[in-house]
Amino acid sequence: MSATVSNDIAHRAAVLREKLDEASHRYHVLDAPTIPDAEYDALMRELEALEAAHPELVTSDSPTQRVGAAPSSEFAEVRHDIPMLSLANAFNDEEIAEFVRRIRTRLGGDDGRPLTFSVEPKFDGLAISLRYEKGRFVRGATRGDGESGEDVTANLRTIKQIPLKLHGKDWPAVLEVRGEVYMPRAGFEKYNELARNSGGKIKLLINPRNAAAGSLRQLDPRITAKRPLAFYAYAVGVVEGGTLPPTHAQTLHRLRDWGFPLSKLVSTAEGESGCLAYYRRIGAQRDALPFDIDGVVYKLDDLALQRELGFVGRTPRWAIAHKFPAQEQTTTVEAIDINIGRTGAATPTARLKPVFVGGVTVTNATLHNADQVARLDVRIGDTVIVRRAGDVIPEVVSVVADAQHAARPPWAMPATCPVCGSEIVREEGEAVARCTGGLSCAAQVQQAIFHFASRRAIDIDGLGERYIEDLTELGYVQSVADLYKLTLDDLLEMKRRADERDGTTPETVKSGKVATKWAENVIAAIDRSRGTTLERFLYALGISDVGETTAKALARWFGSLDSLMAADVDALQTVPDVGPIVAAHVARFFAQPHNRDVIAELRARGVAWTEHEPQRTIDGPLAGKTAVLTGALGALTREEARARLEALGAKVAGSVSKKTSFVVAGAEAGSKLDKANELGVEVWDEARLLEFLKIHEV
Ligand code: D41
Repeated sequence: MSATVSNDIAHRAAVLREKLDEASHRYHVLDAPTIPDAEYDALMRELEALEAAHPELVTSDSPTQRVGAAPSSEFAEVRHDIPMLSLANAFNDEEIAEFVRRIRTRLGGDDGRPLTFSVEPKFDGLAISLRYEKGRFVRGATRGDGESGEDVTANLRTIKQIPLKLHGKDWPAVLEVRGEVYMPRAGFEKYNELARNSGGKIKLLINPRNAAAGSLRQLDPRITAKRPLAFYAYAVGVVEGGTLPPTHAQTLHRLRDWGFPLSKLVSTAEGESGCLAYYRRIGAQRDALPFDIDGVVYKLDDLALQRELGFVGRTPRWAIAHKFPAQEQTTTVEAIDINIGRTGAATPTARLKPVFVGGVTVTNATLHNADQVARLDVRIGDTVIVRRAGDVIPEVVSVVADAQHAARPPWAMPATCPVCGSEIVREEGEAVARCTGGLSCAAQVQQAIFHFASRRAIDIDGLGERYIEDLTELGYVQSVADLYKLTLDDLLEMKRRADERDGTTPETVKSGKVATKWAENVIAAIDRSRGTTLERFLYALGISDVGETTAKALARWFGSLDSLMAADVDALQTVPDVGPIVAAHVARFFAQPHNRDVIAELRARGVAWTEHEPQRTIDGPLAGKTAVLTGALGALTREEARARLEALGAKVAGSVSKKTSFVVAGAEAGSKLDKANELGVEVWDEARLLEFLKIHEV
């Protein structure tokens, strides 16, 4: 009898592995998820439970086994049976023409037909090799010097895009897949955001390439598992007991069938002109891509011709990397200035000796905050590496060590605001220092007005940044409320004075007409903006951390500005998604007499919206229900459980009363569970909660 039970269990484990593998492949490799995350998690938990109860069922390629535990002390050396070659680089069109000519000559001259190239992006990561035996991933190594690298198998196993078991069929008995491990930009940014807020506990990653390399060199695979790495296969090495197709492009497609991701950007091109057209097409998309690339690679597609050409040293004659302009350059820091943002955030900014990076000339780079300056130890006069990737703000990545660095004074955040002279303070637990000048600080006023007038806020069309600067600098507007006293004559006079000051536009009949039209439009737009909504108004006020979503939640919850302004921090925190930090910002904003004055003036000058009764229910299957969480949940943290219940409309309370709809009791639940039983309140165990979430979450 026990045999049939364990057969059933073994079968179930196999089914779960199959399902999980397929779902993970669809999610990570094909980018087309088929089952919700919650379902995936539930299947994974079931498999984990089965394997925990029957350790003999665990297989090395089980999806539960991606992260192995025991940290090793160093990486073993791995010799590459077939050396991993390197790529020649080209930096301009002429070098590509030369590359194609050389191939032609070696292959016996022009036969009138263009050569076909497999063309692909050049991912900016770390080259690695993966060995599969009988379809199972057995060893992975870094490229190292091409002859031998380091055994990083345990770390590579944590990368979800790398199959632990080959998919499909007809794979060779031994197959070595080569490719690049890289870190997508979003993951890199998210990781660094976390690091920046960790108060120095998590180290910042320098750039996606270093991040990929550093992550693979972690001795503890649990650390690697937390890094958002991805993989792209671009070649094969050893092949035994099987064959591959005759062209490179077909080989890449075969690898895709076996479970490796294939970039949508991979293509084929005819001759030199086709390659160059590809270079420009990919170059135009570069900034918008979700990962860094430093160029494209052209490979003669026909593998027989590749063999005929062979290589020089370690570099194949049949392939070349065509590089894009570098996204990192070195330059010197001429000064470190402070930029004051809309909410007073004082951001140290490096003024740089102009340098051409990522296709543009860069003169400033952000240093984020004082901690970051200290971490990098940037000092005025230092040589630094600046990076500009995509449309992200240029940043200082690191200081290039030089003999004078130590002699330069370390940088410190100034005590006062360079714009208004108010004190700069940094509150306990916050990464940013702020100018305390509030709306008496010209820098903050300008940006506050700019935000207030922006399209998604109060929406005053035609009032761009330049005019706002002029209006504030020439003294027409000191606060957002002043916008509503502007007259046509004010605007015309302001414009005339600004033109005079700049010595630019001579007054002509035509320019006079244009100015009048502009002024009329602005006045009309200001007038239109008087009729608004509470949520837009709240968003327009520019309270720290109150974006459109929070503004909407606050407007719904309170219904009127007066009841919102009267709410204390505790009351604010009852609003869905409003935590202690946002609540504190909101309360502090409305406590400031200056802000209250501006609001009163805006209302007096006709800015208005319809108010309504508070709407304190959320739609959803748990609308109107109050839940209480107690004890330890295994699969979720308390916070996750709370957020997910709230998302379904529940209110989550701290203590059990007659009004409690149900109590979720985890392990070792104590007095709250007793109370629930005493009052006859419904009690859910974790399984019931998970089941409910599974059914109701979209
Ligand atoms: O995306 C890349 N970084 C990439 C690197 C690529 N797409 N193709 C490559 N092809 C080769 C050959 C032609 C030698 C198989 C490569 C590299 N090599 C490479 N990466 C690092 C060293 C060599």
